[in-house]
Amino acid sequence: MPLTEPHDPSGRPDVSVILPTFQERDNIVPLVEELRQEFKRIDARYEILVVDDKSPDGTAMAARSAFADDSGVVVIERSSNPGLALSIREGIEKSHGAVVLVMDTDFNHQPKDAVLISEVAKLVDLGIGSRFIFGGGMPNRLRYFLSYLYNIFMRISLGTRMDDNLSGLFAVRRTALFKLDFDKIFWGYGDYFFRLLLLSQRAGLTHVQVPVFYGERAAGGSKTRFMSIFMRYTREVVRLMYFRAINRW
Ligand SMILES: Nc1nc2c(ncn2[C@@H]2O[C@H](COP(=O)(O)OP(=O)(O)O)[C@@H](O)[C@H]2O)c(=O)[nH]1
Ligand SMILES: [Mg+2]
Repeated sequence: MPLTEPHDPSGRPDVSVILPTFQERDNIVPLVEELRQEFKRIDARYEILVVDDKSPDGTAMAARSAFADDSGVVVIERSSNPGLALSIREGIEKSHGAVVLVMDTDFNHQPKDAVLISEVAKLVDLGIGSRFIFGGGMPNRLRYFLSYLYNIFMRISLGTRMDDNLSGLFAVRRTALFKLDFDKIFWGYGDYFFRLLLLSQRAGLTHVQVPVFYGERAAGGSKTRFMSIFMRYTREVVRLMYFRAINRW
C-alpha cells in the first residue's frame, strides 16, 4: 500500500538528502560539509539526514558533534532491523523535502553529481546517476566492466530501460515516490535500487539519466562482498523475472 506522507508540508526544504552510513566516521563530516557548500552555491533549502546503523566506530557521534549548530543536519541512530535499504526507507519517511536524494557516503558518489541530480528531479520524477552513458564511469576498470556486463543481463532479463540499475544514486520527486509501494522495494541491500527503478518504470514515472563518474572511496572499507552480493542480486533478478513472466510485480 502507498504510504501517506508523515509530515506537514509547511516550511518544506527543496531537497532532503538521505545518507545511510555504516562505519563512515572519517567520511561523513567532509561529505556533509561538501554537500552544504553545493546547496549554498545554488541557493537551495536542504535538510541532510544521516541514517546510521549503530556504527561501532562512532559515525553518528562524529556527525552529531560536527553539526550540532546546524538544524538542517539530522542524525538518526537506528537500533533495530539493521540494513541499507531499511535505513534509506527510515530516512525517507522522516524527511520533508520536495525532492528526496539518496547517495553513498564514502565519496563513490560525488556531491557535485548528486546535487545536479537533485535539480533534475525538479523537472522530471526521477533523476538517476548512470556510469554507463557518455561521461559516466568508474576508476576501477575491472569493476566497471563487470558492472557493465551485469547491467546488460539485467536489462535483458527484466526489461528495464535504465543503463545503470546498480548505481544507487538517485533523486526523486516526493509526490511521485510516495505513490510507490515501499514494502515491495525497501528491503535487502543494493537490490532495493533495481526494484525501485522497475516499479517506477511500471508506474510510469518520468526519468532522466545523468552521467556520473565515481570517485574512489575516501576512507574506511567497502561493506560489499563481491560473491555474496553477486549471488543475492542474481537470486533477486531471477525472482523478479518470474514475477514479470506471470505479470505479478
Ligand atoms: N545504514 C546503513 N548503511 C550501510 C549499510 N551497509 C552499507 N551502508 C552504507 O551504504 C553505502 C554503500 O556501501 P559501500 O560499502 O560503500 O558499498 P560499495 O560502494 O558497493 O563498496 C555507504 O554509505 C555505507 O556506509 C548498513 O547496513 N546500514
Ligand atoms: Mg562505496
